[in-house]
Amino acid sequence: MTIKAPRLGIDGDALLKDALRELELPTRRLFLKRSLSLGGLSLLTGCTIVDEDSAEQALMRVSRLNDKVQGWLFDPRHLAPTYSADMITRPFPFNAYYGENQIRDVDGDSFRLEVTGMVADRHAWALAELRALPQAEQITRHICVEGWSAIGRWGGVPFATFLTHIGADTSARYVGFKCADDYYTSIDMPTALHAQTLLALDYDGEPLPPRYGYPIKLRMPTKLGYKNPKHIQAIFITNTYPGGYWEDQGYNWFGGS
Ligand SMILES: Nc1nc2c(c(=O)[nH]1)N[C@H]1C(S)=C(S)[C@@H](COP(=O)(O)O)O[C@H]1N2
Ligand SMILES: [Mo]
Repeated sequence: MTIKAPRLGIDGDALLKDALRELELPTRRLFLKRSLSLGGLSLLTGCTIVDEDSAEQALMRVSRLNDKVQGWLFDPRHLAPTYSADMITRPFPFNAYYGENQIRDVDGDSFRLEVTGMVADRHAWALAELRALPQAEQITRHICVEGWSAIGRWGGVPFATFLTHIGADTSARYVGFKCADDYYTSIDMPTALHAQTLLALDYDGEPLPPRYGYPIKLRMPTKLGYKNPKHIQAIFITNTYPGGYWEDQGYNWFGGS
């Protein structure tokens, strides 16, 4: 991918290329040592770098700049590759910030999906109501920054359809997610409205098992694994940057794949 940085008057090209690659990884300090001088970093961000903290701050600024660039480059009409059923990875991997012995067991009968923020209709959704909406299916590749990828099959409500039903203000900047396991993340509105972004209720033709995020996960083949929240409890539409569990620890926020 060639990155053009038309709004940067400096030699942002090479810096941004590295930033786009490196800032998705939690090993951002290596990035400092390897490919970017402190002078370059302070030039790019307008931060004076005197210690590790200010370097961290400057890197965060590059990461937020990277979010902007990824946002500009994101083509809402471009579709991620889809695969045939015989290419599904079996077994599909489990991943979370905890081990398999701590997978959350959400009660589906009493479950209600909370909806707040810039929406017309804030009523909480029972699973049966979500299942009554039009459903879609996709076989796509999930890519985790930890170095693995896998092809899986998800079914559920196209997220754009859901946003229409709740009367979401689609001029808002962010959609935030709170999960039953205290995980949280947020995405940009163009990705929320993307044709392949799915409010997934099913995995491989069955209700999502707990390990893959029962009762609901957001599935986006255009974003890296950590942007795909499992066990969604609440969805909110906002203009206030909500961050995320890994994003607040340095993972790049846009997290395109
Ligand atoms: N609620 C919740 N969602 C989450 C996570 C998590 O720890 N909790 N981990 C993320 C990460 S890093 C990955 S790779 C995927 C893993 O999804 P899987 O178990 O279906 O493979 O879930 C993402 N969503
Ligand atoms: Mo991940």
